[in-house]
Amino acid sequence: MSLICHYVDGSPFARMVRVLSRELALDMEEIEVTDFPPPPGFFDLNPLGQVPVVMRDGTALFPTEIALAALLQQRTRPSSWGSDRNPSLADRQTLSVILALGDQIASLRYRDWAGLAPSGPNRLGFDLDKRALERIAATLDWLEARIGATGFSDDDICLADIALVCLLLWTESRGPIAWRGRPGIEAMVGRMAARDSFAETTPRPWAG
Ligand SMILES: N[C@@H](CCC(=O)N[C@@H](CS)C(=O)NCC(=O)O)C(=O)O
Repeated sequence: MSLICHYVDGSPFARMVRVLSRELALDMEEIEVTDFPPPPGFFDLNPLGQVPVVMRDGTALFPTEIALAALLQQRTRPSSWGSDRNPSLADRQTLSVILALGDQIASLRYRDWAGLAPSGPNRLGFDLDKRALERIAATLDWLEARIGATGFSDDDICLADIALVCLLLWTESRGPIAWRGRPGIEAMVGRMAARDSFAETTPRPWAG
């Protein structure tokens, strides 16, 4: 079985995969994509043109949720991944919501970095960025209500824990969002960020 992850150093989604491979002690090669966005040839791997892409025996696995699930299938360490063995609908929902939150936060940032300005009257009738911020706050509240002392599962660590922490650490360096003040989330970020898997995947400083 060969595993290769194509990643961009700063990508929170790719970091989720890289953290998971370390937590599961998988033998996964990592190939850094240094262009952003990934070059045109990358569409041959992933028609969405995005990282991460995990190649498993030559099959391209994306988006992130599928790449994470594929790595879990490869695990040999039985401990501490009990609930991910057969994830409940609720567990799958939590992970999906976190990944959708990531897409929301990223597009909010991209709109800003691209310097997008109104090109005419707002026919939508609402402010896109204001709506995104409301969605982000409501989603963080929803997640906070689901966190316990050990994160989103009774195990030491689970996919949703990894996903949310990668995402929030990314926002810290790329434009903070108001996630603090939620004790469960704060405790989880502090706890998880101290793990070797996170230390080893810390992105290089961002030029901005
Ligand atoms: N929803 C996607 C998000 C992945 C994503 O946004 N990747 C970014 C890097 S963080 C990317 O490759 N962007 C390049 C592009 O969109 O063209 C997933 O779950 O994989």
